Amino acid sequence: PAPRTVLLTGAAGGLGTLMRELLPAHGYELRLLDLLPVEGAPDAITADLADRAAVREAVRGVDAIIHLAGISLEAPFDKILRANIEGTYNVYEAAREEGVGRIVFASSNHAVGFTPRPQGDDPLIPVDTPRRPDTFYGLSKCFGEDLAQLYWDKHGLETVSVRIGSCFPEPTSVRMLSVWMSPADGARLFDAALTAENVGHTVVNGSSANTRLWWDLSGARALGYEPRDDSEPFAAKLIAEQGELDPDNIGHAYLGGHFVSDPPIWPY
Ligand code: NAI
Ligand code: 15L
Repeated sequence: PAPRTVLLTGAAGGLGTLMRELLPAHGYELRLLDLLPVEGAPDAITADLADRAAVREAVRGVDAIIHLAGISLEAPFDKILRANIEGTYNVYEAAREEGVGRIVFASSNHAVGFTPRPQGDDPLIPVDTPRRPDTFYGLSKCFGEDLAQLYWDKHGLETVSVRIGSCFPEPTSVRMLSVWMSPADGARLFDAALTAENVGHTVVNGSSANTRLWWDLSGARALGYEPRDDSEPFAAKLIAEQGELDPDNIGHAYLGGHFVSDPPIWPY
């Protein structure tokens, strides 16, 4: 049977807020978890992913998990280690112990952010492009994908790892025109990732059907995802404000955008 009860980790965040508004219309009952209180949701579980007992209790009885919680930008390695690496391990271990069958893991374009963006007639970036993390943050997403593969191969716990482009209400940069995933398409993709059969561990690229697309969406479509949005209506205004992408600017040359050229954040 299709999963119905879903634990949404990271429910207080930007994407979590959008998804808790949109996913109930796809037929899901959400249990919410975040480090921070979730506005307007008094029943949400307030817990740190580091708290193994709390995470185990949170996953008990759900059909599936959408795992969004964690640090969503570059940060000192120690913080990434705790929230994204150990935190994701704790979610997988709790899911294994409680017999949860499916996780949708919020991976990121930054797992492969050092992949040159297509220019001219270059082919779209395939989902099996070699890993090229652009940050410690992106590296933590590589870890999450490998953890998902291990838990499938060893324990039969299924995952769809969605390498999300940029999921925000509107694209806010010229780069985002190529990687934007509208919130409605995000909900469609998560729904497909929850319901497609026999996914084992599948990695997919996640964005809308943008005119200026940089990567291949065939893997997501194979799950049943049918994107309906395109960033193109936002293009003229963003290009007028920011100019076209400059091929000589390193921050414009790769899938990961400015993540590749930002200086690393060391712990001071
Ligand atoms: P966000 O930073 O707005 O939300 C993350 C949430 O996780 C926050 O509410 C935070 O309190 C919670 N959190 C952090 N550490 C935690 C911990 N130790 N225990 C429990 N909760 C914790 O990020 P956003 O944009 O909502 O992204 C959600 C997920 O999707 C993240 O994993 C991010 O890496 C991933 N993603 C998002 C993209 C986007 O375009 N929004 C693109 C690619 C990936
Ligand atoms: C991400 O992985 C981040 O979580 C999000 O905040 C955006 O920066 C997005 O990638 C992006 O590449 O635009």
